[in-house]
Amino acid sequence: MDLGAITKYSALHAKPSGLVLQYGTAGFRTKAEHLDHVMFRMGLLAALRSKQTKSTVGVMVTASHNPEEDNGVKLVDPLGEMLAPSWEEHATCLANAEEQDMQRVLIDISEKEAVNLQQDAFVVVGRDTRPSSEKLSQSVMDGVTVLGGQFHDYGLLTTPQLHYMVYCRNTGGRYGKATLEGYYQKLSKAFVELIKQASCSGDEYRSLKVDCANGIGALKLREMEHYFSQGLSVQLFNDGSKGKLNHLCGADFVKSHQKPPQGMEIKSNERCCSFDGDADRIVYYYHDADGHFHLIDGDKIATLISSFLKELLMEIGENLNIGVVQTAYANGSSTRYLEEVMKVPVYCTKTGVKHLHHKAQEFDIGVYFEANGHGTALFSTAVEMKIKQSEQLEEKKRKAAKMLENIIDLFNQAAGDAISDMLVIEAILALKGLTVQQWDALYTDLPNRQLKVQVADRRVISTTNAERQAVTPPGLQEAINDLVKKYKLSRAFVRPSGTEDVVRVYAEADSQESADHLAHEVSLAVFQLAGGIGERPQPVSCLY
Ligand code: NG1
Ligand code: ZN
Repeated sequence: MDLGAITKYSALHAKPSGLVLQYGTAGFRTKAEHLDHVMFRMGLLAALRSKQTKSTVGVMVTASHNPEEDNGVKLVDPLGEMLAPSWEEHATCLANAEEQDMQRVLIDISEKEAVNLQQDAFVVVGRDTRPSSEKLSQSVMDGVTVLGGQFHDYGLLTTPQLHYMVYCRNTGGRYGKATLEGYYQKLSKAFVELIKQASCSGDEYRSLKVDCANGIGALKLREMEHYFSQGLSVQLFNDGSKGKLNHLCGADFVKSHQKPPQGMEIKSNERCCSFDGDADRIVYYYHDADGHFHLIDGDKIATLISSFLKELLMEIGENLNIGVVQTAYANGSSTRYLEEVMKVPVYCTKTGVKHLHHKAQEFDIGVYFEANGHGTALFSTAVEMKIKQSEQLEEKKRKAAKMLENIIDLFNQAAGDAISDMLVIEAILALKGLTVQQWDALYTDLPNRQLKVQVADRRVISTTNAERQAVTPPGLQEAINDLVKKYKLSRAFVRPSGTEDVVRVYAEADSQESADHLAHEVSLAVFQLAGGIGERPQPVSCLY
């Protein structure tokens, strides 16, 4: 490690004094102008992690669904997964170190993690379409270079595409080719083969409107569409040619406001979907004949996918298991439907895809989705073995095994991926002959409301039981319990956000009015018991 060079270059990416950031569920995220030093340092850290694991590591520059002025950075571990927990701590230490402490912190990390500094390092870098992203990704590469590492700059990529590249490079090409062409071909081939098996792929299955949040998803979907156009035609909206990134559009807007994005003309019963700003989330929706808006969120996506996969598993008749992983934000109706009607076991983890991903790996088929539309399905080697052995099986079973094989190729195994999920969903709808209304009708969502409360220090709230119960501050959980009792079919919980300086409140109940009241009352309890700052929480009717 050339400490002199590190000090010299670090000064060119100096840390604004006093700024303290935390590596949270989505890496570092804040206003773009505060991030230059973080990017340089994450380049250093990625090089160390690559040396330690003797593998390619990824760095993605994006702030996903946050406003255009923000940016962020996330490290991608060798199998496409989120950074290991001990390295998240190193990331926080390194990002917050004052200039004069940088050398010591780097040496500390190298010693603690037994990094062989002589080892080569290779880092791949991707970025979204934010105006600040190009320069910030350059700072990442500066960091990698100063530590003597090599890099490949993929330039503009969706977040899941970067995960895919990392995964491909560390599995000796067995998973796929680590190029955009490789990604497009792998997914499209699987999709087109699946669609061919649909007996009822009439016109109504052939077209889909996609709101791209004015982000990277638009560019990449446009590059990809001709690869799968024989199976599906997509019409892109909010493609970045006019509007602002994530402004009044995108999956996060649609899910949290429970209304359609601006800039998209929706006729009744047309199937539509929205990506978020870095294309790792997707939600579907439509307008019914009466003009009512229907949201089909990550929970209903998980239901569609897991019921289809369960049918395929039953077809090939093996005792392979399937499980669905959700978070506390999953709609109560979805959990009930999965457990009681579909008889699929459901597990709840903490918020943040790394927790869901980890749990899903315990099953032969693990389907995980956050309600906000971030998720995928993972498959064990036992499933792949079964498919390989299917040559000897009877015709019907062989067909199911073939479908499963294509589905596995179509799902991004490295991360939740809006493009990949969209193609899986489109294929399943066509194969099952389901309209968007029939899909929506699987169960009815319980009305719900999500709110944010500002507090002086959100760490005063700690939780247990996969974030469904507050442990501290004292009295808060009791207050929530009392409020919940006042409503029917109700549930509420609070947790500190991992990506924003707020406490999130979630409530659901038998009517929208009740869910709104309950969410407001719980917000007031948080404000009073957890050190609220600023204005007291307003009733929901004043906010929307
Ligand atoms: P936080 O801010 O911790 O609630 C949000 C989402 C997560 C996840 C991360 C990363 C909700 C309620 N929370 O986390 O699900 O997607 O951002 O982007 O949607
Ligand atoms: Zn995202």
